[in-house]
Amino acid sequence: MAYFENVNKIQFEGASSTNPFAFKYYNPEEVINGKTMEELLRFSVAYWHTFNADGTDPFGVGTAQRSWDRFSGLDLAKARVEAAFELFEKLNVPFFAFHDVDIAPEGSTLAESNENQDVIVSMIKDYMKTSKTKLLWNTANMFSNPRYVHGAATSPNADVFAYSAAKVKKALEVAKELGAENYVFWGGREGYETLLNTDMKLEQDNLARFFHMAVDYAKEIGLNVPFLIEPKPKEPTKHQYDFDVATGLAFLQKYNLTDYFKFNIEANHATLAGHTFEHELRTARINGMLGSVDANQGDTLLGWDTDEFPTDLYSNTLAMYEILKNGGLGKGGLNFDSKVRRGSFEAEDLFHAHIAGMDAFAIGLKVANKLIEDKALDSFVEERYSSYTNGIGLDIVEGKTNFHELEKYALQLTEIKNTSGRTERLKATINQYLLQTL
Ligand code: XLS
Ligand code: NI
Ligand code: NI
Repeated sequence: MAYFENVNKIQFEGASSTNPFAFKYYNPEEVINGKTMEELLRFSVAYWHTFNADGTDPFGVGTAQRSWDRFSGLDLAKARVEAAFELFEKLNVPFFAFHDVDIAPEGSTLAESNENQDVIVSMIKDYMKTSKTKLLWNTANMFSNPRYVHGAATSPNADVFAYSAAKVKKALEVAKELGAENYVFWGGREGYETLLNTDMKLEQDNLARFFHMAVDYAKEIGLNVPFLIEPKPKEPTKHQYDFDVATGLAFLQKYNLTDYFKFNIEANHATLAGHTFEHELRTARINGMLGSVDANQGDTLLGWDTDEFPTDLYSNTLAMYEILKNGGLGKGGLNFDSKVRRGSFEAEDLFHAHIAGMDAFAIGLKVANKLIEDKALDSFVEERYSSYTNGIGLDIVEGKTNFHELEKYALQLTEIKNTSGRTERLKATINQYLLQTL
């Protein structure tokens, strides 16, 4: 049974194509620096936005027209799997990602929820036998159900901690069963509303205990994949513990978890934290902690996680610059944690949105690759720091000097000469590359 009857397999037709159901820039087979675009970009469809979300917002009900919605319960879950693999194949995406509750309805008990999940997991597994689309990551949703009102692993209620552990235990088993490439933790309710009722130290210690138990269980079942923390500063919780990459890194270091964890960096979370997307990617990259990416974009006019499809070429270029400098994403990918706007309610909009995001990242990839090849930024940066390649600068970076010597050196300086940072010239260079690379 087909859910997207009017859409055929999306092909690459090139920049002059006027076919809305074609890639203009994303050519999965095109080789860039020895790797195909498909291997470099590792696109992933987010199950929750594409097959579950219905356009509900705080002021209105769902608007989305989805033909699978005529079913309910487990039948609906099965229909979604059918629709999902049809879309994966038509979009030709190599990966997808889901929360436990996206794929199967929760039962009235934990055991029943697990049984529902088993039914759908085995169905997904069957589809995966003949599909090229693999599981980038799965995760446990520990934020929607009212039991997580005060958090999951950071809940003041030990029963909730235990329940959450059981959910993650199951999710790790599912990851193993479906051959997931990563496992993600996003702690939307791991944080606090007010310090007046919060034992922050106990909550953070408990979160670390939780992560260590997850590491132990993954080892026990032979699940050898990177664990990824997805930082976000706020929303739904006012103050989330995984605020940004730097905060998350300090946490992982404090609790000896850096060997098992990396980061899943989401563009819209970066901007909510007051950073740029590329800032978060850079912070992770220089610390060897860049795991995967939730590709989307926010809206500067709206202060929340709007999860728009990432069509901003400037931002995508700077993001791909970091990713290429990282030597790629390894086992990570570019997961479209993005949703169509509420007004884009037709099923075909799901294709337009993914095509827009995939093409925009393909452009970012090409431009970033050319910037790197030409050393368009590197040669400037190298020159800017050249004072550290000889003389006193070299002594500083080689750890061969001290305050006594530096004072002696400073005392004999007659003039300190700085050079311009050339911000505007560099921005103009990026624009030139954006317009001339393709
Ligand atoms: C919410 C998060 C969420 C995670 C997975 O803001 O982005 O969707 O990616 O739980
Ligand atoms: Ni996300
Ligand atoms: Ni998000």
